[in-house]
Amino acid sequence: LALEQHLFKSLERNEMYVVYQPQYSSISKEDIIGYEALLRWNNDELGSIGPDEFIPIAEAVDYINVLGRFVIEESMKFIKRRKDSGDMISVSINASYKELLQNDYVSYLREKIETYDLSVTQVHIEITETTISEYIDIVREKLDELVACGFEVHMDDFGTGYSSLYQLGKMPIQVLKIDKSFVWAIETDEKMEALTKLIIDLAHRMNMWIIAEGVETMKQYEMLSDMGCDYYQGYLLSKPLDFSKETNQST
Ligand code: G
Ligand code: G
Ligand code: NA
Repeated sequence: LALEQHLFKSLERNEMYVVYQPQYSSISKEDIIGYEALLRWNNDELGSIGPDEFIPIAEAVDYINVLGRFVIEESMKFIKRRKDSGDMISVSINASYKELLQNDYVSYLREKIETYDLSVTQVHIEITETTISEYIDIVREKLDELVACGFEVHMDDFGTGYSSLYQLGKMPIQVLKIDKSFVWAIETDEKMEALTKLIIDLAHRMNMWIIAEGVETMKQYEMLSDMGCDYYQGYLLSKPLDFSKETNQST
């Protein structure tokens, strides 16, 4: 079978699940400020396949909306379980541009929030820079709609896509996520260190918060902290966690 044939059957076969990577305000790990929902696929024949591989295929074969809605539903169930045990958490959900372009994307989110009795502030929508550049006008409209409803919008992979600073200035974004490639370079590359500092300052000047992604070493953490970074996500603090397993195993 071709990969997409397996993909079409993945949900009914219970091969898809969602893991959650915590985001922290400091290395002390006292405060988890949120989680990023990350989709995982484990197929009997093909083994485990990463989202970098299957998301672009799902987009190409128009299956991304089905997968996206699965992630939304799972994430909301997760938030609801936590809420019921007295823990108010927020989760950021990755949205592909094809999902955003759906007419009922925002109303679907709102409906699910009502179903699970959550607050809009507990759900953040994460988009990538690539999404923005290709479909700028319609994407901006959708993001305006999301923000007007009270959702927080995060921009992923900042600094690696093709969008311009002009576009960034026009987008209703509350959080910038600095891409891993910057974080991994700051220890050894002075130019990258300078760029990272500039991005952090830029975000703050624009009233946005910064999340550094892919933080793997103490040195990276300390350098980012000295630069004024707000939040951290990465293996140094925690891998994505599978909460369906009792032990919260890393994945
Ligand atoms: O979890 P991992 O590092 O393998 O994710 C790789 C990429 O896949 C990341 O860019 C991540 O944003 C993306 N991704 C993970 N889960 C989802 C999802 O549910 N929807 C979309 N659109 N992208 C996702
Ligand atoms: O593309 P996106 O920004 O959504 O990236 C999230 C992906 O990065 C997830 O697949 C997650 O598993 C992965 N990831 C998160 N933290 C780290 C890290 O510290 N190191 C590496 N190599 N990958 C990470
Ligand atoms: Na992401």
